[in-house]
Amino acid sequence: MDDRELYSIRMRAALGGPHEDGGKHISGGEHLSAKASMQIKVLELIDKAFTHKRGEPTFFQLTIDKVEEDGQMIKPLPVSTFDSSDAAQGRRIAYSLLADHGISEEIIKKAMNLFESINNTTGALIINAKTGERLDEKKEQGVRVSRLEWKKENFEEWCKQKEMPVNQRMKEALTLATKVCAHPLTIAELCWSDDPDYITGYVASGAKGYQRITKLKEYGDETGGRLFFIKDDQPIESYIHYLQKIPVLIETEENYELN
Ligand code: PML
Ligand code: MG
Repeated sequence: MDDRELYSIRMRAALGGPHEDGGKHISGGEHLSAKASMQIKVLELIDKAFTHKRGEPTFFQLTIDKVEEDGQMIKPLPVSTFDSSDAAQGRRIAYSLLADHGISEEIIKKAMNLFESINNTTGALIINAKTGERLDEKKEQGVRVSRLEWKKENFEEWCKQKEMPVNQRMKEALTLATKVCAHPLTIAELCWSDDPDYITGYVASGAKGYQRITKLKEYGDETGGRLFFIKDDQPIESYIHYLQKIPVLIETEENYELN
């Protein structure tokens, strides 16, 4: 066995049947893994889906693909935090952070309305930052970012250096945002969780880093998801291919091997 061979592990879980048959989205998860660590990562995903606050799934799907594409190693985006006292103030901060990227209030409003009209997304909505139009054709599901990993030990060491608590959810979100924002078409990402008990979200970009907003929604609210505001000067197909297929490892050190 070649230890450098990588596998993509994808999980999705829903209540009341598969997502495409109207099941309620419960949880999704991603790993890139060497063969030797696949079992442990699969167990982690089972645990994630079956202990979720959105409910207990009746549908659970695991997909494992051998990765043939060449990967990229990227440093994590720098992290900053904006305190908000409630969701309304958090949204105002999000608007102003997106406006810092040249996205107009009208476009942000249009994208937010679209976002709120679509429930149950497992992936992101891709938005033209100039027109506010949705560019992907993935309907309810959105575009799911896959093939990304940040080795646990490396993340924990990074948290220690930054004097930040180890937060699994932030690890996953920062890994995803770093991959998304490394693409030259991405202007900024806006995200908040669809978990009713997790109210911190963020605006991220290559220019400004990962900007956390402590309250972007109220407790108990099950709406959430991701919006990618992008330039429209290249074909969307190659952007989606990058998001779904190109492996990205987040790393802080030069000599890095994934287990
Ligand atoms: C999610 O749960 O899917 C998104 C979490 C976003 C915020 C993570 C953070 O605390 O930085
Ligand atoms: Mg979620």
